[in-house]
Amino acid sequence: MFNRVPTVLRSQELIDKSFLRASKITEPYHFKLEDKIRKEIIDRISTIEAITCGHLNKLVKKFPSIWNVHPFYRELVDLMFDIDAYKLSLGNVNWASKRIVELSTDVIKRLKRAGEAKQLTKLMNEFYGRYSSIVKAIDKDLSFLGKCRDEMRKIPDIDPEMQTFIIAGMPNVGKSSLLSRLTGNVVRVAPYPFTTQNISVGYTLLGEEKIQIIDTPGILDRPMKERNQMEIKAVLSLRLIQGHIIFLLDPSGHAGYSLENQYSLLEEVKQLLSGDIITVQTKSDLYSERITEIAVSAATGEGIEALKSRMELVLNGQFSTQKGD
Ligand SMILES: Nc1nc2c(ncn2[C@@H]2O[C@H](COP(=O)(O)OP(=O)(O)OP(=O)(O)O)[C@@H](O)[C@H]2O)c(=O)[nH]1
Ligand SMILES: [Mg+2]
Repeated sequence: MFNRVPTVLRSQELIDKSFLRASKITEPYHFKLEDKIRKEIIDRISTIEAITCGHLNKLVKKFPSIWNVHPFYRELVDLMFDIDAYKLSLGNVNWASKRIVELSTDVIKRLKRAGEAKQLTKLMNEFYGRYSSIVKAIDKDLSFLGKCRDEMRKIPDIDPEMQTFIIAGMPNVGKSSLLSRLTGNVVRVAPYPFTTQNISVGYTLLGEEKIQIIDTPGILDRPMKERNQMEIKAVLSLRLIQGHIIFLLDPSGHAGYSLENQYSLLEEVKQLLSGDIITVQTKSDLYSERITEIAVSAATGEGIEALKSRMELVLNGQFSTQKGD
């Protein structure tokens, strides 16, 4: 939804584009010179109207109505820009489009009644002038909507209605490798607001149910005290997806983080998010001691089926793992 938002032309670009098209219109021979001029001017005005209003109406139609979207998206958008200003700008764009239609209808009516060539040209100039001021009047709105578009394209395409598991854990513990194992490499990558890294989304079937699994590098991988306000809010909006968590612990030492640090992040994640938590030991092929009930190896596939069974139980509400194990 958010990555299909169209590009926004600024006022001058829209005027230039419309005028350029209009300038290419020429009317073939007419018995009366006035009729030729009249026809040409009317065609040009109609073209300007069609191109300009076509663009403006497309914006009104394709920019999502944020006031109806899922709370997860709404919260992210709210962090990125002022939703009231967005609504107002779309309203202004809509207004401009309607004004241009009124203006061209009015001028064309008068053109049909006008007699002399001089009068016709005067009406054309009047149209051009008034048309340009309407389009220029919404330049601030177009500029703002263009910025909103750039921001909205960073919103990940997560289906907030689908059952979701979020993979969390410190850097290098094996999140991406596990996601590939669970979803068979069919992974989509999307940016996430206020973080530098992309999140990945994969899908798989658990029993009959299609679920999505989200890998969140840079989002749930370090203590909150290392984050700024915006990052914290962006992380918190994950709460609104109401997913369950697969929290990975790598005791092998391979990831470079002590188990103590990993457990303390686990505690934070429990506080932040509301779903059930499955703690999973990773890289079981590298480390023989078992620290959690479920131990997996993305390298050998060990434990993956056990993890999937546990996920299915969690989904069906038959296993509550809020306390972590
Ligand atoms: N031997 C072994 N290596 C693994 C396993 N899982 C991951 N690795 C390796 O561990 C390293 C980190 O794995 P990733 O899956 O990239 O870890 P990550 O948590 O996604 O890392 P970030 O995205 O940086 O947070 C890579 O070199 C993997 O090949 C495993 O089960 N066994
Ligand atoms: Mg990764």
